[in-house]
Amino acid sequence: MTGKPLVKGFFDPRTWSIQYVVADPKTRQCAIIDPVLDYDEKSGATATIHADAILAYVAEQGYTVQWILDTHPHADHFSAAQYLKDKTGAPTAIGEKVVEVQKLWKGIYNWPDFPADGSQWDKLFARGETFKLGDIEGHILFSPGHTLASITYVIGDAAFVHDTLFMPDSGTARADFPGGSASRLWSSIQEILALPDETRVFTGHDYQPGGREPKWESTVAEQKATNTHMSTCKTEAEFVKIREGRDRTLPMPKLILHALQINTNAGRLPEPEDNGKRYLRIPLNALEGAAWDIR
Ligand SMILES: N[C@@H](CCC(=O)N[C@@H](CS)C(=O)NCC(=O)O)C(=O)O
Ligand SMILES: [Fe+2]
Repeated sequence: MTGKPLVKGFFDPRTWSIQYVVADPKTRQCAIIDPVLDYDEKSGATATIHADAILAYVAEQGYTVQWILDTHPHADHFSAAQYLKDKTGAPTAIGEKVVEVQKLWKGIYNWPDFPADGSQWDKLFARGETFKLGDIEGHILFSPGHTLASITYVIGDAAFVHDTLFMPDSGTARADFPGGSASRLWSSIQEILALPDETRVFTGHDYQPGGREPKWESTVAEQKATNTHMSTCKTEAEFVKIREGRDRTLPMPKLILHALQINTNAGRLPEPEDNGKRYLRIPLNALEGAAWDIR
């Protein structure tokens, strides 16, 4: 764990997502992790308010964007990876198992011609692979469970764990999306918790339990001692029971069917049709057994 990157989190209150700019203070090279492309499902409008705020911050700090990274194909918001690639020329990356997620959703959207080969990103990271952010070393943990393809970026002493562990008072991410598995999530979290105690842990969402202010940074030691799921569950079986029990009560994210068709295509919006307009495709009754949002 050599190197201590500068980490700045940008919270998106609309999706409770945290986007990160991670930088090597010496070379001023940075990575952008999990950027959000704004979307208003009521009007169908997209916007780049968050991505532009990130670009403004990068410019103000005098950083050069070296990587545009996604931890997993998100189910609750659109990725701004392509927009940021167009703006900066930096390469996009995600975990190599994204091809399995592409195969799964290609079936759900009935897209026979969609190339489920990961070619939509510049780089696919494998378990254990190493990379550099400026002079700081990074490596990849394969962290499936929330999705089939989730990875954790460990950059110096900082781990970007996305939707595995949330803040200690929120526990863990759900594991019931297509391809999800509570038992795999347990194993992925064990691997994260085996990092050195002082590792800084940066989560992908914060749902502000009890209405507290948003937070996203903890340490491995804090997570081990106080995470509401991990410190109370002594065995995988116990964890799987509480995780699956809670997941049965959670309605699907409101944008899951919107988001996966963009995010399995690395954040590209659908091509415009002959009238110049872009359209989303929403399958009906595709996610069997999903809980309803009863009001
Ligand atoms: N209400 C949110 C839910 C989003 C959601 O399901 N988030 C995932 C991460 S992508 C999760 O793990 N949620 C845990 C929870 O809601 O307890 C939405 O509709 O977007
Ligand atoms: Fe997620």
